[in-house]
Amino acid sequence: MSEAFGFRLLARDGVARRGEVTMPRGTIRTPAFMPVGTAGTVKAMYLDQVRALGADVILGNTYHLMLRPGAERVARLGGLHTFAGWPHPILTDSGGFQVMSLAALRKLDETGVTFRSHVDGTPHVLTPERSIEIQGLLDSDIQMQLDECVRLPGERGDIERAMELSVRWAERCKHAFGDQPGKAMFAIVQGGDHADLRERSARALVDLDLKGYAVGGLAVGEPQAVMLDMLDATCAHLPADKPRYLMGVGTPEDILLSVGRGIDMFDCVMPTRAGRHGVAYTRRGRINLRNARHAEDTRPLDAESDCPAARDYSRAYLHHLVRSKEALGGMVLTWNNLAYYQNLMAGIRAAIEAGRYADHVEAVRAEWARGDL
Ligand code: PRF
Repeated sequence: MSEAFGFRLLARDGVARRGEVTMPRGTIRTPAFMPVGTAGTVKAMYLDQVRALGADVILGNTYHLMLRPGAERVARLGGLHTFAGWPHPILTDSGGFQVMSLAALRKLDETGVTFRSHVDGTPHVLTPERSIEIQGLLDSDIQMQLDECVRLPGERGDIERAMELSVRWAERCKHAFGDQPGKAMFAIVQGGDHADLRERSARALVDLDLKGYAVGGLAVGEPQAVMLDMLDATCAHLPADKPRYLMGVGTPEDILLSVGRGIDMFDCVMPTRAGRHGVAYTRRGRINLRNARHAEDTRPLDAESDCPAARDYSRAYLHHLVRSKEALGGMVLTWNNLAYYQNLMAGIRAAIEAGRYADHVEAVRAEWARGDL
């Protein structure tokens, strides 16, 4: 496999971009939504189902996989694609963000992060070099630099220090990654809610000439308007000919508006997590199936959907499954929600190609505003 990693733009509509990320394991149609497969599984889904819904790439987590079953073990078992049974592209997050939200006794310094596993309490160290080594052992196609994300609201001094540290870690990750033509390492812009720090971060990372750029440190407690302003402040300084990935975002509305600011890739636990908690996404908004008003409602979630999960199960039955904590409830709702997200992305791509993105955003929002069917 000698094909190189690449990105090309197929169409633009204002700032919104329709493109293609290519690599030996396949092509990602952008704007793209990447289902989260934290521990080598998109929870409650078969991966061929995830594929059939239109996912070109899934996300894996360095943090979870290094702790269990361990990166060296995954490598001995043929890498994450073989291990999990997903032969298509995989993007892995670098671990730092998950350490900060999940691990105990975390300590961060110039070298990296030291922490105790949330699984068994064992001590671990994650340096920029080790994160890239682990992502290589997993055989990840798109690897993320180790970074530090500060939650908002935060002190400017803390945000600036974390941003500068993340730039130095990007350089170390780039060096550790080396030259791998069929794969990519993306840098992550930090800088919190400060436009000038975002610009400094973006400029410094662009100087490193990486194959793609992520926007990190957003959707971490700030209002949506601030996130959108920070996207403008960041994307203005990113090269047009490289993919841009907004990490951990978001709601369907966040995605629509972020595509309108120049973002190409997204990942979020929202459709999968909400599904396991009894919430369904539909073209008329969110439905909480736990609610008693669904107990004797024989209608499906959306009779006009092309997804069997939305068409073939009554709300009354889904309510029963969710209330009884039956596994099938989470399975059907996750299926419905990932179908909704992938259809959202397909609609976004078609609208950009047709040069009617702004109208499309208004039409989708108008449907949500009408309320449940
Ligand atoms: N950095 C990394 N992963 C992330 C984030 C980040 O800032 C976010 C923030 N939304 C989600 N996932 N490495």
